[in-house]
Parts: sequence; C-alpha cells; structure tokens
Amino acid sequence: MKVFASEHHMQHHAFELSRGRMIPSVESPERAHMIATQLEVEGFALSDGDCPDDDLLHRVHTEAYIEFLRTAWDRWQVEVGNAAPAMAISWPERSQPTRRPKHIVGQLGFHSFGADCSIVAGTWEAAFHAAGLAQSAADHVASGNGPAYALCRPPGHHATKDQFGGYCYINNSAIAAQRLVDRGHKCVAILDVDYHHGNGTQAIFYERADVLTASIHANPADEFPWFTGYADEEGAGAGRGCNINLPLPLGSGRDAFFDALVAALKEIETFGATALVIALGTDAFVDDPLGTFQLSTDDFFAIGERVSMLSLPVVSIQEGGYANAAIGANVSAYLRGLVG
Ligand code: OKP
Ligand code: ZN
Repeated sequence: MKVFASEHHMQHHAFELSRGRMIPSVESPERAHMIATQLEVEGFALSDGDCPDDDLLHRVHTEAYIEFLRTAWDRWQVEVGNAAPAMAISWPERSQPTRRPKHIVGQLGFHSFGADCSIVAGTWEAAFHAAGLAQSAADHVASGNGPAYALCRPPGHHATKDQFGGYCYINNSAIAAQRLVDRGHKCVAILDVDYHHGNGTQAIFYERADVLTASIHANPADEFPWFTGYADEEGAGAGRGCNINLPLPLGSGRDAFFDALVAALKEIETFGATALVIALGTDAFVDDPLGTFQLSTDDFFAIGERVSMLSLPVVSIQEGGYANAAIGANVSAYLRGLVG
C-alpha cells in the first residue's frame, strides 16, 4: 500500500457557521495529523505527491472556479479589508437563470452552496496539494504498482464543478477517477462510503457513462447535504443508470451498511469497472461527532476486505471522519483489510 500525504494541509483551518454560531471547523488539521501519525507507527511509509496538472483540475472543475479558489483570499483582503474567514452571505435563487457577479462577496455565493465552510489564508494551498495527492495516488495505481491511499485534507466529495461546501473545495475523488480515465481506463467506479452523500461527485459525473458513482450515506431527508442523495437519482443522458445512491436511516448499524456495500460492489462488477476509487470517509464510525451510524473499527477492516474481493486496482481517497481519537485506527484498519 503506497501512502501519499503532505504537510500543506496545516495552513487550512477554516471556520464554519454551526447552529447560528461561528466555530473553528470540525474539519481540523488534527484529523490528518492523527491519521499520518498512526500510519507511520504501523510502518506505512508516507510519500509527498506531485502538484496537480492544470488540465486535470480543469477536466473536473471550471477554469473560473479554480481561478476563484486560487485568488479568493487575496481578493477578500483587498476588496473587503477583513482578516476574518471569507464566507458567502447570499446565494443565487433557483426560480430564474442567474449570473456570475464580479464582486468577491457575490462570487463567494455563486461558488458555494453553504456556510458550513469558509476560505482562509491557507485554503488554496491545502486544497491544491490535496488534489495533487489524489493525482499521484491515481498515477501510482494506473502504472500497475498496486493500491494507493491519498491522505487528502480538506476532503472533496461535496465539491461540484464550480461550488465549494461541506468542508470541500476540490473534488479529490473525482480528480483520481478522471486521472484513471485519462490514463486509459474506459470504465471507472467511485464508491463513496463516507457517512454523507457525495453530492459533488454525483454532480460531476451525472451525465457521463465512463464513471459510475455509488454512494452509501445517511438519508438526506434528515442529514447533510440535505438536497440530493435519494435512490431514484440514477444519472441522466449518457450517464443514465451510472449513479447509485444507497441512503440508510439515521442510526444504521453494520448489517444495513454491509448489505448496501455488497449491493454497491455487485453493481460495480456488473458495470465492468476496470479501476475503483474509494471515497473513504470514516464518519460512519459509532463515535463520530457528525454521524449517527454504528460502525466499529473492525467494520472498517471488513470494508477493506470486501472491496479487495473485487480484485480491481484501487485508489483510496480520504474524505470525512471526525472522531479524532479513532480516525487513525479506522483508516489503518481499512487499509489493512484492503491489502489482506
Ligand atoms: C463533510 B464530509 C456540524 C455541521 C456539519 C457539514 C458536514 C460536512 C461533512 N457543525 N455540516 O462528508 O465528511
Ligand atoms: Zn462525511
């Protein structure tokens, strides 16, 4: 198992609006630190990644959005003159066509879908290098060198082609899948086991037949990201039938989760995927402060084992997981289950 990680994430420590109050984000630098420390203790070697290619970033996201992310903090300083986190306060209404404004405050609304995260001085650097880890992990796997894991922070699965939200800015799992396509895989699957629906990944590939997206998550009627993640969202156009959602009730335990996992893996086999990206959130863990599912550390080992039964080249990308005391053990259990 090749592990890609970097220190660039440490500059990104954003704030979030939570229950009407601004708090330091639950998505903290400590998360990645705990994972890296645990993996090193267990003897995994950590390698830095490359910088992501511009053309790869632009195949997943719009050029305007990438340019916005790269410059938003500096523009916020100049145009708003404020050292506080850059965050939207208005969003486009949905009943009529809307346009992209010029002002940074308007663009923050145009390029986000929530106030659950913000842009600070180190956000671009962290998100850019996280995407690089995903690209490097995909390159490692595409070259036939065995499985790879990218310790991406910030996470990515909520980011759409031109909007950030849910702690996510660049969609690292989509970057990995697109890289596998660009390196010759005609059928790639992304399986998202994070507790939250991977709405951004779904949106990016919704009309594409070359990338199957599957997500197991809490029922969006009761949980973030609230507006998508239902079982009848099957993809559209050429991508019809290439999106699978397996929403589960709040409080679901291992039996429900593994039934969904087995069903998703079966669909991936039927689809004929030649490579697999696992969007590895560990927030389905029983003690996760943002989740309600009941998975144990051993269950993450079993997820890895189940995934390995497909005998596909696998790129694993870190998504959520907020039980900091257990996150290292949960990730390493999954990776050990995967390699057998
Ligand atoms: C990101 B990922 C807590 C509110 C949480 C955002 C959740 C983002 C989850 N104060 N709202 O999928 O783990
Ligand atoms: Zn999550």
